[in-house]
Amino acid sequence: MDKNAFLEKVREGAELIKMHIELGHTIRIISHRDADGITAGAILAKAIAREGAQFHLSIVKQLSEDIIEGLAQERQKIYVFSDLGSGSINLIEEHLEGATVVIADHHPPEDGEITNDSHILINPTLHGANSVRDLSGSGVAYYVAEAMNKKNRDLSYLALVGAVGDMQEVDGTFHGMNVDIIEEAKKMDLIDVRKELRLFGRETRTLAQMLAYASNPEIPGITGDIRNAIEFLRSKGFDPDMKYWQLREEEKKKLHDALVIQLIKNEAPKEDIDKLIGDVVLIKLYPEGDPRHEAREFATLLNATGRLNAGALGVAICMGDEGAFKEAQRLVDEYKKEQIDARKYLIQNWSSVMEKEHVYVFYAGKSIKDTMVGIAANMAINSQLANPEKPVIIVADSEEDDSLVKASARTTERALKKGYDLGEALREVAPILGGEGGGHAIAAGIRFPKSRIKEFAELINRALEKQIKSKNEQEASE
Ligand SMILES: [Mn+2]
Repeated sequence: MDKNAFLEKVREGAELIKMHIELGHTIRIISHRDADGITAGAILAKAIAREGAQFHLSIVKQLSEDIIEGLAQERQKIYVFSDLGSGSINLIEEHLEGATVVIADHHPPEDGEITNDSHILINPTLHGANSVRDLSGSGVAYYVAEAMNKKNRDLSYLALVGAVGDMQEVDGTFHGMNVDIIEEAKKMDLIDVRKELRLFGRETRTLAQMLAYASNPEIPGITGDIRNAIEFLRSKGFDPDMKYWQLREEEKKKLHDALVIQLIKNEAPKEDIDKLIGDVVLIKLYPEGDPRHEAREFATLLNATGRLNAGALGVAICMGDEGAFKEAQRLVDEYKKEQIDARKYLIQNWSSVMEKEHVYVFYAGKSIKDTMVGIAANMAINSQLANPEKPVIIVADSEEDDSLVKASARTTERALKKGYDLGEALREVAPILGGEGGGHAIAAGIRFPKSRIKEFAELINRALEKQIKSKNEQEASE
């Protein structure tokens, strides 16, 4: 990639931001809600605060016309988009015409071109970089911050947390400008990069959990069964309750060898063996055993805050706020507990499900939170309570309005092949019940009056039946 051309754009963007800081303007930052976007937002916020300026930061799932219109109504002088924006250039050009706009992103631009002289797109893919491995959104934000002030080099470790969150080192090594950021962070003594086991849980999982829940790669014969994991570890002389970070260097080596042999014995693909051991980024600011000590665990915590609509908490964690870290851990634990409770409730009460020819409708009252109905529907399918060829709808009392219920419908690719479209079916029955519904073929939702659950079950069954019939008729006539 042409680094100089990219860094030239970076400098232009940094100058624009600094000019607005000098004019006393609030810098409006909008960033993506995953770990990469959260670290990107935190890097920019910190850089701006260090200049003594005001910032206003939002973490969003995606940019929509509604969001961009809302931003326009704020009438800010400058908007900075990070880890997003490249996919919404037309909307930004249309609605933020009168303001300065800096887009610092790494996704390949999708629609439209920048035509406004006071708008700038900083994007490494325009200079030959590969968006998924050479630089992340937080990396772009880092270069902007570094161009604003060299002292922001101490934020380089955050850019690496973002890069890991985006899985830029999915094959086991860092590439492109990520390597430059690693060199900088090492020079500042902020990080260590070690060749270690890349399975999740270095700091907080026991060795047994690390192997049993391994997903990238899976360990054949071990993953998915905690007893097998414990047995494997004991047979190799390891305490399954120890954590990876507690192992001595020679013990780590011994474990790596045992796992590689296990993969080879089970004829695992070469890519799996290659990515088992590789670059692991350790952040020296935090102690061993702290999820913030290892980049992947740090990124996973930030991702969780984003998914729980607490992205601002994630940003605060990146800015070093201990209280935010504790609060985020509490939220994640609570969420895990809610999931476990929902699963338990489903299994114990599944016998009361209304099973129709084309659908299961399960009413959980207040026992499953209305924010969990989608997850619960997937649980019913994945834990084999439901026949995977029949859609599942979980209904719970609305937390906002006691006279309403909220429901989520989920199904499988296999069921879709039969002709079901859940979004369309819910859209069709909602007005009959005086509710609102819609969504995708495989996942959809609806809200309607609590008094009409039985009627809903009949209506939705008929709507789904009609879909299958019309598909069969179509095929017969072809
Ligand atoms: Mn990203």
